[in-house]
Amino acid sequence: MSYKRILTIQDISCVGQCSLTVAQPILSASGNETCIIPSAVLSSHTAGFKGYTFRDLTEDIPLIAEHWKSEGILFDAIYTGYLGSAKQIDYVKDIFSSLGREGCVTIVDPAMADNGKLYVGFDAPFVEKMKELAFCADIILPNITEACLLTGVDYLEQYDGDYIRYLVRALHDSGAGKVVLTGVSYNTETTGVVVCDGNSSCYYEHRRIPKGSHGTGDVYAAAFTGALANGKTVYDSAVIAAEYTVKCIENTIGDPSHWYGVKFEPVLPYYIELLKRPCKPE
Ligand code: PXL
Repeated sequence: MSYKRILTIQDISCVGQCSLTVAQPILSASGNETCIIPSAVLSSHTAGFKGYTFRDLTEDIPLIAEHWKSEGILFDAIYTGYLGSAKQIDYVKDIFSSLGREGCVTIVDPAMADNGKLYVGFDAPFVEKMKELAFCADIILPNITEACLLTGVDYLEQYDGDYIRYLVRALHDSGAGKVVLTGVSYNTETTGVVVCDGNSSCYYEHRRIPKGSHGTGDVYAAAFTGALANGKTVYDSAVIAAEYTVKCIENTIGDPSHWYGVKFEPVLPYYIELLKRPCKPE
């Protein structure tokens, strides 16, 4: 079995089950070497906790990259999540072009917004910078809010298939490689993901748990990247990530005190099972 070296760049939220504290264990469970660059260190995530600390690590990033360049350390996949400043994006773009092995896949989760709103701490100049990163990646995994911010398309809470096709087209017209658009829901019982390579598009629909959960975008993106590193197609990786994310939410809904994240750890064996299953032909 192939053993890939993955680099993920996102923050450490010390409490909150998001970003690196989720990505590192999921990617390791996918059976691949996982290297990290923390973009910032926060005492918790910013969605619901008050008074959190924030240490920006922007200026550490080029130093880490230079060290790895001098050691000849290269990656098979580079996946970015929540970034701590607009300036980091120039450093991350340099990492994309200088630290990838031949065939390296770059994956950007433009983690900056949800439910029609930017996360606390992000602004319009950050969105402009994020466009540069998203449109140079091989694969992007935006939710609908992020896709709207990246394209200038109006955000709608209620939409139909025409709107989603228009949004995905707008991403490709702006320069996107492959798109995995998450949280696409046409009714109250189901939700799903649209996977589009610029020509053909597929929709994977699955059950929807009527409860928003923090950190599920990060669980999704990490599970997707781990599946891709295992040689799955983009579509199969999107399906595996969706099934695992739903399982994580199901494993958490019975515990209202666990409002800040999902209990993804006890169901990691399910993710490993999904990775072993042969995938149906597309
Ligand atoms: O899950 C995305 C995320 C990552 N990191 C931090 C966050 C959030 C979402 O709010 O605040 C620090």
